Amino acid sequence: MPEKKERTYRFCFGPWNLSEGQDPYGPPTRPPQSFDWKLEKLKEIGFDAMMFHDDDVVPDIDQKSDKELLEEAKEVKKKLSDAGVAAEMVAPRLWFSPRTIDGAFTNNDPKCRRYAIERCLRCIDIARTLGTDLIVLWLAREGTYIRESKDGRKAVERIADAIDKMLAYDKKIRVAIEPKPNEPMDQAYVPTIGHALALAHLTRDPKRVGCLIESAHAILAGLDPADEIDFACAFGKLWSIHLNDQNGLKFDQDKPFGSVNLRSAFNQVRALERNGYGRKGEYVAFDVHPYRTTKVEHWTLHLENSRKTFLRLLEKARTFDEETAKKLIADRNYAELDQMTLDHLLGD
Ligand code: XUL
Ligand code: MN
Repeated sequence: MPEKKERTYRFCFGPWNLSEGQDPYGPPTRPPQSFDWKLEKLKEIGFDAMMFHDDDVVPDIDQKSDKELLEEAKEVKKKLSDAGVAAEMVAPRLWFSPRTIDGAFTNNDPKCRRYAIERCLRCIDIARTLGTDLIVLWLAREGTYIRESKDGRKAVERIADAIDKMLAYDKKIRVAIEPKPNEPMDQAYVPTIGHALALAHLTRDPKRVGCLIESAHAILAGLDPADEIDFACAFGKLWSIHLNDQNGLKFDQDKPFGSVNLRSAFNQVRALERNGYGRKGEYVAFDVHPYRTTKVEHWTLHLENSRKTFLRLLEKARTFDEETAKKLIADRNYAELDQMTLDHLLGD
């Protein structure tokens, strides 16, 4: 058989993925570390890119002038260039400020909505400085605790209008919506990839609005992340991915990739592989967190392990017996296809 030229994947994580272990019930269990330390760790474990929130790049961003913002972003860009690390995307942190308590773009107060849009434009300035055209929108507080508090139709129109203002501000940027059905809100307005891609068509330039799938978010919506991947790819709209895992319907766990459901992880890798994900420069990001119990000396293991599992599953996807699978499908023998998949994963 002729050797097939196989694609290699490039990997990415964000500063928040080296988190300190705090949860709603207890304080950090590891000491906070500087950006330089995190970049050093990323280099050490051989990842290719870093993803950012706007205030990972410019801390206390709301207190900074435009000039300070650009200076600080340039400093970070220099550190990245010196380290040979790319910036994958920048996401505005629209859920921390007192002005986004009741939502960002869907806030009932026009002053707060204006703040959210201005914050996004500043996020675009940062992205431009870091050399990425990708803006990610996790619409954390665009939803409600009680349905009577907002008008759902207006909310959707306001989100589309905010994205329009971003697209108009910079003709080169692309916006990837990262949907999540709940947490922190009871109900989010853009809970799934289908919603995100439909929303793209309400904007002035649908071609520049796509999506980012996070495995845990799809599971929280009761969906199969592999099907979400295929769906987004059918539209050519999967511009980034946050692989991780989630044990059922509870808080967003961001567990290491494959650590709950190896078969689902296999199907996610298989879907990425068959859709040629990465061919246009997309990265595989792991939005995973260390367990609270993690010691300082084991701080990057959740990232290294997620990549290791991904690569092992990639091997499984590439050695899956497609011919036999085809025959079993033609014979509608799904019982055997089921077992063949398990045997393959178990390494018979
Ligand atoms: C939240 C989440 C975010 C986004 C970026 O659940 O996944 O970290 O990925 O804002
Ligand atoms: Mn994420």
